[in-house]
Amino acid sequence: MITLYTFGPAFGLPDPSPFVLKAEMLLKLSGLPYRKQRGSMRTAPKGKLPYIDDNGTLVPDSTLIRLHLAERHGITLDAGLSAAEQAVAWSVECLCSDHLYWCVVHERWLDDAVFARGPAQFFQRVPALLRGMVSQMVRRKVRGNLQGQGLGRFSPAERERLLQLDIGSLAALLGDKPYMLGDTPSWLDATVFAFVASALLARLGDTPSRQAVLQHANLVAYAGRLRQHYFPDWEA
Ligand SMILES: N[C@@H](CCC(=O)N[C@@H](CS)C(=O)NCC(=O)O)C(=O)O
Repeated sequence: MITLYTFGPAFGLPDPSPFVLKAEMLLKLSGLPYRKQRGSMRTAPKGKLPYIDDNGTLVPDSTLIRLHLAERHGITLDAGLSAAEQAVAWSVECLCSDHLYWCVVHERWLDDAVFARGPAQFFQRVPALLRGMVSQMVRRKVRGNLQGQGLGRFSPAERERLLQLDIGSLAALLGDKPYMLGDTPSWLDATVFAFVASALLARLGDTPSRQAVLQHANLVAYAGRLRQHYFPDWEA
């Protein structure tokens, strides 16, 4: 049995990490039995979540988990994609994981109001007297990461333009197809669904990523359809 190590549900999401959601969606698509357990970044193989334990084999990183499902279980989830389609899929995967992700990190962690409705919850177990200091320390670290990555150096208007490019590209690729690459779900849907459905979360407020997704009816319908089918307990 596979164990998926997660953060656990938070602020209205089955998991606050889009990478954990992606890994869970991959497992759902694979049809393999799995269970979920709260993990710790302290003991995670790469200090990040998700990771899985597949009968004693630890696999960190959502993409390495996908490759592991193919190599160990013969489940490729590539819906018979050609090499060119796989290349497009990988490019879109990188758009989500290496660009859109940082837009989401920026809005969740550096916008005070969004932080208060969302990630502030992570610090509830810190003693009240230290809570402010600890959360400021972590937010400073996130700000540093965003400076290093580069997105933190843009103005809000510039960041929004880039975000619109990300979301607009996802909507254009989806078009009127049921899934990102055709009539059958593929591993790319695990990633795109995780990011788009998380962005739509109303509880965090009218975030730039939510606004961007709401401009594309096809993406909204896609996220709603997949959420109902694969995560029926996830309330929009
Ligand atoms: N490339 C990894 C990224 C995972 C990742 O960045 N996870 C974040 C949560 S969204 C994390 O665990 N961050 C902890 C940290 O950076 O200290 C994957 O695809 O699984």
